[in-house]
Amino acid sequence: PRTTEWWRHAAIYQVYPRSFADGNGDGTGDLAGVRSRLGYLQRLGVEAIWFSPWYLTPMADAGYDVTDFRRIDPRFGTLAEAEKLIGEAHELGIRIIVDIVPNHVSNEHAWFEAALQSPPGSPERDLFWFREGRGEHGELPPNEWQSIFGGPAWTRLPDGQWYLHLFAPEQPDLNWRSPLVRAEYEDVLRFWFDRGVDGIRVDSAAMCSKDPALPDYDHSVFPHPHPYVDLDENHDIYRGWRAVADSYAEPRALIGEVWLADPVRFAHYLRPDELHTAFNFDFLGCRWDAAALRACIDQTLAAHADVGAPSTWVLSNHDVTRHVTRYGRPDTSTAGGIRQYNPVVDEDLGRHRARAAALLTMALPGAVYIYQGDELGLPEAEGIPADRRDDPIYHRTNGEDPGRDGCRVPLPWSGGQEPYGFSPDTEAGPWLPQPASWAQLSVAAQENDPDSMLNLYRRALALRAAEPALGDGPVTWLDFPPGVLAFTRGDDFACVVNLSATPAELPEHVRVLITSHPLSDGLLPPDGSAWLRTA
Ligand code: ISL
Repeated sequence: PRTTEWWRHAAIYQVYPRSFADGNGDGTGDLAGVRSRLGYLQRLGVEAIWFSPWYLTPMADAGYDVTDFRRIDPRFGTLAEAEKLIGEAHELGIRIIVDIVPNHVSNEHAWFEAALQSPPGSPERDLFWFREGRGEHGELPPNEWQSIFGGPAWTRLPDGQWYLHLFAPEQPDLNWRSPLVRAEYEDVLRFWFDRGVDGIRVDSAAMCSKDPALPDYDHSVFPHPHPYVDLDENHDIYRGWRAVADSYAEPRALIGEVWLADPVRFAHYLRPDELHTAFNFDFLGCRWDAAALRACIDQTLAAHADVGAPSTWVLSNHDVTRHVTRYGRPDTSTAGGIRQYNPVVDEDLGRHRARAAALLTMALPGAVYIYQGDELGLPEAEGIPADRRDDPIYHRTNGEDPGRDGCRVPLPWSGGQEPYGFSPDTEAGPWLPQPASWAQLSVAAQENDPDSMLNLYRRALALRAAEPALGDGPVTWLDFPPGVLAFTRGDDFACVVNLSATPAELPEHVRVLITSHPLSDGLLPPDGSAWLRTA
């Protein structure tokens, strides 16, 4: 059943603004591009759009390095345009979620610039983590923490002090023990809620608080308590944010990016006075295997039920290898690799499975996230030359980690060659190269093909929105042969996914609502899924 608490069951589409649509022809996506495609998103059937950061940024980490949360980056447009976009989306019944990054700001943020110009021990430096180094002359970093993007998590300044950055050096970590930091972020939330924004995606939500002793730890084990992952102080931050969200008459939602292995610790962030939901990343690391998927679904549902929070389902996002490619790897035991080079990939197989996975996630209780291009069946773009790669993960690991450019390539809208309708003219060229094979994956190429991925998504999202059995509520597993997942929702709805190598029988006396692949002789083919009316 559906409620006014839209975040409990919405289909939420992630726009990566740099790569969605380019309105002004400079090769980078922008708000004009998004505004011109709102009709596309409405027709697709999404109920909310989450925008990856669109704020002023030097783009050291693709906009997750924010200079000013109250300004739109000129590459993307202006604040006035963002306000128009919010209004236009609302008129189409689409809610807007913006991305807030609390762990760090850009090194060009006014706070960090002031800190650099102030002496050690100054209040300006207290907004970040400045420390003396170790060693006779302070020439060693204050501890051995490593950056998530590779290399040490500390950078030294000419005056001898070091500052902490868990990500790139251009992303200094904020000190959340400072009341100024807390007040500023609550104000930023109000800034966007006052402009009609319906929800906030909280970046790296479990990392904000640090043990002020900054102790070393053994990187080969994951200690608990950890010096910067999942400290109890984080919960105070989000209780403050929840109070801000709840001060609005229309419901505003907080959605956390909480990467934690322990489902119980994860669920703590979803207590009734904290975040409304958090991304469930379990499918990103899950093999295409019936038992693995079922275990993952059961674990997710149990953890959320404990705190009464709705679950979410994520197949891809801007940080991981696209799932068409993950599912197309020959050895399914590696299908869970979040990012890896993929020498041999069967894209057709990956796309088959992606069709089935779409119907599976859309039939489960909770919100479902669609990363731009999922609805086109885009694969990871693997052949990006080194000199065109942008992601700091690729560069800081010397290419050992392929990084995230391959899932961030500009969308193909139409036409037979680059930029595939992404930009109005070809002069500038897209900021990342698009594969030559993408002509057949473009929106225009799929538009009139009833069997395309795009039309599967459209049909499924329309059915999902109209289906009273979906939305909140339990899953009841049906007894099916090994390799086949089947469950019911409500009194008369069932979903069947065939992960076995042979065609599967459907229950008797059912009406088929939608299938990922045509049935043959009434049987569901391998890697196929179906939604059924059972009564
Ligand atoms: O990508 C990851 C796992 O492979 C994560 O460690 C990821 O870096 C982490 O979840 C944080 O991601 C978020 O914050 C980063 C930004 O680069 C990512 O794009 C964002 O989703 C720093 O702001």
